[in-house]
Amino acid sequence: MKLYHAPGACSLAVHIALREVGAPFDSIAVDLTLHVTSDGADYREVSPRGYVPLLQLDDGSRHTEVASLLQYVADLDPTQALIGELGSTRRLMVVEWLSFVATELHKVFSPWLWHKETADSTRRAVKDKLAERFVELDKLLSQQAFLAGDFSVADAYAFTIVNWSNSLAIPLTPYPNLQAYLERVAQLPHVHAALIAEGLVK
Ligand SMILES: N[C@@H](CCC(=O)N[C@@H](CS)C(=O)NCC(=O)O)C(=O)O
Repeated sequence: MKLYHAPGACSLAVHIALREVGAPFDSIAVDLTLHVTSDGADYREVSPRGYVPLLQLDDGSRHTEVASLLQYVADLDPTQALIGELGSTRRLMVVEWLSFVATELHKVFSPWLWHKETADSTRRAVKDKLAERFVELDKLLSQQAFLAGDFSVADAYAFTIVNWSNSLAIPLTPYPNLQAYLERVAQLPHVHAALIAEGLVK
């Protein structure tokens, strides 16, 4: 498999999941400004939408969408430890959280807070919405270590997205349990290895 990614982007979640399940993969970094890959290709030839992550399977087929890729990768592990068996409550909870992270966090942060041309009024509205979500997550994480029981692909995704708060100078001090969660996830061996590989920590 080949993972097209950009350091610290939402593709980090898929990178973490691949390491967690021990799947062999090549990683190809994409410059999201120029849409050029680290091996010199025009990324729009690979992915007409121009965004990461993109996972190319060994049969040559190419697939996108973080929430879908995470489910696919989690199922590569026969124990399905990162997602739960089909039909289980664990699986419903993990998939529920994947959808929540995709629609209520990822696509609230992005693209609005990343584009410097976003109007201040939009920025304020986005931050207010995120604050509501963070309050809810903080409360949940005061009672449990991860979103859906044991660590799952939903945590890989939530960690990746909420962590953007640090780069965007959104203070997490009002949410100590959420902050502790980010630190807890960052210390998991495969997460730490992914962060090192992407040059995000030393
Ligand atoms: N719908 C896609 C969105 C992926 C996405 O937003 N990727 C961002 C990085 S986190 C990106 O590549 N942006 C650059 C671009 O759109 O050109 C998904 O859920 O995977």
